Amino acid sequence: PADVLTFGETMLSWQTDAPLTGGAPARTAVAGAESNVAIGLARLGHRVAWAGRLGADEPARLILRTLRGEGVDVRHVTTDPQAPTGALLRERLVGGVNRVHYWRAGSAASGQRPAHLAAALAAGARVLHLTGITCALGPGPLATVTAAADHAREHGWTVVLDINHRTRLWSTEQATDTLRRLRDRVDILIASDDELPLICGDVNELLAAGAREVIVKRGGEGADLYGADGRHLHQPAHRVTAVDTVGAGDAFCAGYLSGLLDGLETAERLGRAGTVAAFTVAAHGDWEGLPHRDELALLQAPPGSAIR
Ligand code: KDG
Repeated sequence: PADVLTFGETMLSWQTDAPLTGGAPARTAVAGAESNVAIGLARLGHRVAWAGRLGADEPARLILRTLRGEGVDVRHVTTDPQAPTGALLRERLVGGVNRVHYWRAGSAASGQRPAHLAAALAAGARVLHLTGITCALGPGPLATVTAAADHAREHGWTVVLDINHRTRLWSTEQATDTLRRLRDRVDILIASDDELPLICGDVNELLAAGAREVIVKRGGEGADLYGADGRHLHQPAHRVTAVDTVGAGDAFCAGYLSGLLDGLETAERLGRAGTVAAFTVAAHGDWEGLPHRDELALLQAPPGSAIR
């Protein structure tokens, strides 16, 4: 069995450093929040399975080649011969602003249904990692998230939900309605401070609904963890030059789950999460800068961390 099972939409990604209409050349890459987390966990030495649904096409081959090469278990990936693998284009505009274009309506991933995940769930895991993105892809992926969370709960796995809100995929009302219905299935909730209102009025609501921990990411202001036993820890952010912040949240999540799997104390889990996120923002790409375990020590805990 895997330590962590995750799934969602991973896409072919083109990235340009200037507007498309200027004829900017594009870099080809692989992008998907859940597979970003999977790569981060694999680089830290954990057994992680990504069980998304792909088309029978060249982008799918690139995605599988990339994830296999990173040590992610893809044996339970399913293929839809009738639908394409999704794609996105990210233009870096003036002032580092990113403009994203999606070609994912009708994609293989948006057609994922609970039956497609059965083998991956049966294979077992300690942690199930879910995101709000998958919930936004359509009724099939949402049903798959719900079925996976129920299976995980029945088998004593830890259920982790990273809100990962994408305003382009669903409305605030849809997100609020869906996420609030999911929240009593969640053991660990990860959200940025502006996403939190989508799932609760305040953190205590979530803790009262049964969440073990709520982690609030605050970008350059670090992160805060609130525990069911009343704990509150703050983790300052590393001072690194941010080159590309896309994927930082996924890196944070991978670092936190890595600490959880290693049985680290809360403060050390937060410390590792911040360190992994710092590596990612200091490099181009969604996951390309993620650290291997032996590189973690290159970044010492920032001043003010609970651990030094
Ligand atoms: O968190 C980074 C992801 O947003 C990126 O890799 C692509 O999954 C993606 C999305 O939906 O934007």
